[in-house]
Amino acid sequence: MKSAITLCQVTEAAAGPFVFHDPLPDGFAKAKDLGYDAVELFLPGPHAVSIDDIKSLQAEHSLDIAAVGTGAGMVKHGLSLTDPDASKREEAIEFINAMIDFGGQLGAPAILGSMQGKWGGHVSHDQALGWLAEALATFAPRAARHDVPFIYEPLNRYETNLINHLAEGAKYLEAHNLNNIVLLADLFHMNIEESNVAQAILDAGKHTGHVHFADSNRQAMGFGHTDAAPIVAALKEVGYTGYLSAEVFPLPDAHQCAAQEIKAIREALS
Ligand code: LER
Ligand code: MN
Repeated sequence: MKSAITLCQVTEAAAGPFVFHDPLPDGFAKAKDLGYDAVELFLPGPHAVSIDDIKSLQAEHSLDIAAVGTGAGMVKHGLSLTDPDASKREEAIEFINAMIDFGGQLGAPAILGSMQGKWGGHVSHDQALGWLAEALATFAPRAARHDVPFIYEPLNRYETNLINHLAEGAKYLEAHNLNNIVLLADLFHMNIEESNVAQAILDAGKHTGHVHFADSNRQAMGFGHTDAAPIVAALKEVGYTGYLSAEVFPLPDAHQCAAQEIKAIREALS
């Protein structure tokens, strides 16, 4: 397993669970100084920063891009895959397709989190899950063109009412024959929803393809009350070799958070 840390450039997400909000050259330099293997990018959209600029920062600091988030589609543009308005759903799909192509050129998968939306009002649960499956079925081959998977993230009940558990996510992918889609195990969401986080990872087996390595309070691992050891043991048992990524609040400040998180990742993997 490898380490990653979030770099956010979305002003609407300034209060979100992202560690460094500095200009990208500073974020890359800080990630490298602390010893991270990769950065996870949360950008305003697919055209916010040029691919060449990111490639030159990667080369300068020898850092991989672990993944790219798509949440700006929701927080900046109000787009969701389960919007009752068909034209809004279409725009949401186009935004994510463009993010898949952006990340793909950097060898990084895109993540679907908040843009999955919710069911309610005129949209039934079945209808929303149907739209989500149709959208995922277009993202999977699009990501495959770049030789990367597409990442779907079950969220806690306060952020979505579609899929809140890892096992439900795994069943849903299997029921819809969604290949090349992996699940994101965000330990913060799982701490709220799962009765046993390690067991949930074991139950989801090969489906986990990315991890947001957050403590119970969504701070750096070690700043809350999660016991990381059985969770990391479960990840090893299912053969997970991807990233433990710091999608956490920059508390008490970004530097102390980032330093604690890399220490916790090293301890967990030692
Ligand atoms: C995104 O990775 C996530 O975990 C969401 O909670 C952000 O709102
Ligand atoms: Mn997450």
